Amino acid sequence: MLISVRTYDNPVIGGFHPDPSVCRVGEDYYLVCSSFEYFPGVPIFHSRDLVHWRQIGNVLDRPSQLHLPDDVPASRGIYAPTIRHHDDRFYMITTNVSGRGNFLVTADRPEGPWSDPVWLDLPGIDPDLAWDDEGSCWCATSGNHVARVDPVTGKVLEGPLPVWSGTGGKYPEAPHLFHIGEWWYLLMSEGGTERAHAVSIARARSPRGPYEPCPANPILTHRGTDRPIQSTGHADMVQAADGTWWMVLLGTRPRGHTPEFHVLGRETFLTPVRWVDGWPLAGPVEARHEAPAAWHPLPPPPVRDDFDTETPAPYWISPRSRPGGSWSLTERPGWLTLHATGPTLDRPGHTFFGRRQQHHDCRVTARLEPGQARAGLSVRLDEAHHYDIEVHDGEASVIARIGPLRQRVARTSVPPGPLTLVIQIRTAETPPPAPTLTGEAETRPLGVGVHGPDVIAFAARAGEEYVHLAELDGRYLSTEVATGFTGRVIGMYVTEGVAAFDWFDYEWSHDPSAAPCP
Ligand code: 6LW
Repeated sequence: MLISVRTYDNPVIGGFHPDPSVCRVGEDYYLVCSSFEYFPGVPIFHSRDLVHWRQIGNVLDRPSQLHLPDDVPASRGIYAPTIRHHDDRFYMITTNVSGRGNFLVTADRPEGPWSDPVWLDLPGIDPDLAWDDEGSCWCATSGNHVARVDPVTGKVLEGPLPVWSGTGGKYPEAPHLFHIGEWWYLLMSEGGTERAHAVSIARARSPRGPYEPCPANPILTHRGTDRPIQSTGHADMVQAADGTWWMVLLGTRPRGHTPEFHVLGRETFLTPVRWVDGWPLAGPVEARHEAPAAWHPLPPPPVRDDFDTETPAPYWISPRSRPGGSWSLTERPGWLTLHATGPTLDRPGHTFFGRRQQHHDCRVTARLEPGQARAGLSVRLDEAHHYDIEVHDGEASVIARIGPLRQRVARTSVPPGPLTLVIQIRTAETPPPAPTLTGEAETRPLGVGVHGPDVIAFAARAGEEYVHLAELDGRYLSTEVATGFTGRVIGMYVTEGVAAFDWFDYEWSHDPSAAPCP
């Protein structure tokens, strides 16, 4: 007899969604991630089964909560958040490493509105919150230290006390305290967020310690393995409504020739927890696991944003800030109008509306009315690593910025009026570009080899004809080249004048050979 087992695929939230933290309220789960230099900050997701997640907003969605001036470097800003629910209130605690440090915000409803920040004068990053039976609130931070705090005023009432800094790996961080039965468990990560990342745990009878380490530490790591999912760590745990335990954690999916490149940033994975002799053990993290008992699939997200709402969908993010006059969904109803705030994508301060690249094989298409503006689509890691397809003065160009080098690699003339821009990203093993693309790239100076993680192709369409402009090696828009904690973001921009976008499509394929082509 065939018994079918329901499974889910990892990552459960693809693309640049690192440092996940999760909590359960009844049968509902809420999850938050780091957002670094992007605004709005700390995306928040809802799920009924831990597998299917829908973004319901951003916790830090106004300047009084998150102010990131233009001099904030890439990969600074908002680091790892923790989300908890206590006494009918939601708490999110995080660090603005480019501001005053650790702070928490609270809300009645996870969709918000969330409060203005309550600052905590505590050293370290990756703050966590837990409550004891007396109602005292404990905050653990990287290091790892624990402090008793007043979450209303932010006052530190006791500590910080050094407790347990792991098994000796670098950067003891991402602490989470859990009061389970008679024990206080201190879950943490060490080894750094790169390939040596590991999850370890210790326990004590009191949050103050003394902590005894788990004999099986690290309880999860992929270091030194050839597993397709790497860098697993920065974990949080949650008990499902049916009593089973689950871990959410970050991981990467490097591709290409050694040392391999990861381009989607650190993503959110889900893996089951098993309890052995009073210790939670987890891993290895597989691309496919047996699913939790609850199963609540969601309809796939819409491919198109038609810009027919007055506020942007929650997945749109902008580097550092989104000044009031720089964008509008009402100036020309049904269009996103962008006003230039900075003259170049190579420095902070420009107008950019983007979304995370969440799949290795995907395609972005947008309809642009450039008018007199300089505007286009860009795939970015940061200001020093981006590929752009840009329209200005009757020409569409492809520009590559890689570290200190900036070069226009292709150009074609385009008629006045609206046109459609296409960015297609495919993994290197997939077949050459679709035969329906016509025209020749003017130059291909970067070459497309077999060694990169993927290929990024650019095309423009005016009327019925697509012009294939360039195909660039994706490795230069990877974390291994650009450095940092983020991942690729693809978006619309304007660096001169005013431009309007009619719609923006994001299509993806889990099967590269079936990737949709224009
Ligand atoms: C985060 C730290 C980490 O604060 O990376 O992977 C840092 N873990 O815990 C930035 O995300």
